[in-house]
Amino acid sequence: MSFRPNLLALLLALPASAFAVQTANTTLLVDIDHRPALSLDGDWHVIVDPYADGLYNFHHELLQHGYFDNPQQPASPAQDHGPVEINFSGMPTLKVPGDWNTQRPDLFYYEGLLWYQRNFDYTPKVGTRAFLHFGAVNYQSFVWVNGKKVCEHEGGYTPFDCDATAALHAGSNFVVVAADNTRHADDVPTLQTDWWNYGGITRDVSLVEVPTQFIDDFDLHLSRTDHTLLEGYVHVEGAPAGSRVTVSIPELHLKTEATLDANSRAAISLHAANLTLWSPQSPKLYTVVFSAAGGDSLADDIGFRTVEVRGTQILLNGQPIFLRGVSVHAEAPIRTGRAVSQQDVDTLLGWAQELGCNFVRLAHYPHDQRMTRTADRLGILVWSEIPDYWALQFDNPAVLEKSKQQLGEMVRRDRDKASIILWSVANETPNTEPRTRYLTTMANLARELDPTRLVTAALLVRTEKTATGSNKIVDDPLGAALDVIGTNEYIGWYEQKPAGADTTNWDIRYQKPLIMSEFGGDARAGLHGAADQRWTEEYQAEIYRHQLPMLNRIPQLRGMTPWVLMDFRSPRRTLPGIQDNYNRKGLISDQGQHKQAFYVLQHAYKTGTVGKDE
Ligand code: GCB
Repeated sequence: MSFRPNLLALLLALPASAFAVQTANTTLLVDIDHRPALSLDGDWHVIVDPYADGLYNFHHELLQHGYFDNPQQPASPAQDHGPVEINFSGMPTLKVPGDWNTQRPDLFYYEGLLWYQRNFDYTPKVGTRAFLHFGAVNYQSFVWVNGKKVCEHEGGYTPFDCDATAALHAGSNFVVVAADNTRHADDVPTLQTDWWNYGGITRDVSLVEVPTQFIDDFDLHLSRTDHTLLEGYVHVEGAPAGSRVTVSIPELHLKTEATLDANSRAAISLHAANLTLWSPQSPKLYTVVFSAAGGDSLADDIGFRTVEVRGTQILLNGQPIFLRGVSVHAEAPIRTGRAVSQQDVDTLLGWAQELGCNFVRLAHYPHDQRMTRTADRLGILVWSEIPDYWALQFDNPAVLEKSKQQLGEMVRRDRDKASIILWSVANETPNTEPRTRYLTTMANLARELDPTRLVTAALLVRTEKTATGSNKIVDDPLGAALDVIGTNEYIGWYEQKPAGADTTNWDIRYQKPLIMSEFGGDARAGLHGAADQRWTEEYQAEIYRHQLPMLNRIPQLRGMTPWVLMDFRSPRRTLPGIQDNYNRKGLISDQGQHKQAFYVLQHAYKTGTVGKDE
């Protein structure tokens, strides 16, 4: 069932008074995690609302008031406005950040509308603006402050900021969020995925105060052609042309000034002779301070490195590199659910390091910013992806706009992260003309938004039988639009036996670097048997034993991210006693048990028997 048309229709039908003077206003401030903020994480009151009742005022004053203007007062028949039967104060709470599915058994499969509410104290300051920051809300969200609508957002894995300045007042304030995780064919992702559609406010919420002229966007990166030159820009929202910005790196005693143009933007260039370049061996971060004449100042920790392609090689700081990786879902270890905390991130990336990785593929959507911040600190290279997954409506221009928006938000949030070297615009999409047009547009947009990184996608592979085995042919036309080709294959699981890899040849029709972005098979941790018995740890290990020599025979292989670091929830995986709603291709179980295949791959990574850095 789909609630969204209903919900949208209702929102559009609401009289202006319900939204007050404020119009929907969504923006995205970069580096917001370094700004002082009032955290709004914690317990929020919730109302589960499968019929979208909260958008009505029940049976009278239709559409004048709804749950969004309920200030958490006890209901009273004497009230002259607002719902009289429901108020948030008596409602149960859910933790924010967090998915609702794993917090309440009755919400495990819930897909629909759910209302969140909490109070907070605030004292507005003259000459400031206040933004409500959401790390992510899955999938659609509508936000009201003190009954005034401040913004709405679509897309379940990217951040947004609502300008709440005009809606806030001194003293007690309340915020209401309507979150709707109903799946739709014309969403990104679309109806079907192979992961759990965890709903709710899944990432941090905070209130951030900035001066009226504030730095909302910047970039500072190392020039590919001159490793002593830092280039970029600063944008100061609300600042007039001619006003000054300063960028400094105190540790290097470097400072430069620039002047904003008519678009409130200034180009930056800074000579830095003695830079220690960021790399997995030396993940050096510098504190960079950005200051604007209007009084705003913001610091960030930035690593400087280059990444580029030369022929079939990937060069990091000019040197060829092999990407010893693993794919990772944002699934919480041990406690299960959506990964939300630093502890979740530390466990997942700690396991990747234990495996011997210098690279992770963050599948299939942008992960929490803690993940990329931590990868920056640990020196783990990152492939970051938007949920252009499987069969999107590639002939629907409205869907393309959604993909573009999510790509833009991902790049804007994370362009300051040295760890990210690849933007992925898709995973396993059908080879059709509308698909190729759509994703070529996306690849070009990624390059336009960020010319400093490489663009990739995980492609499907074509198979031809030969007298002795099979040929895997990589000739998907989308490859023409990519810098690095990703390919997924499941020899030994969805096709053939593990030994099928021994007689498989690869025919890659692009002279570009190749990353084997998925391979693997399922095993239930603790289930043992013969190496030809599916679902056992032995069978999964056997897949890896045959895959690795095959991969070594692909001359242009520059990395791999087998599927997947840890078991993750998926409603498609229903075998009782084996899957129990989990995709079991993890090298580690959701409870942290390391399977045999983990050690097969670890040995190969640690001894350098797959992919040497050249
Ligand atoms: C794939 C998908 C991934 C799935 C995996 C599987 O090709 O990209 O999202 O989870 O296969 O286990 O089938």
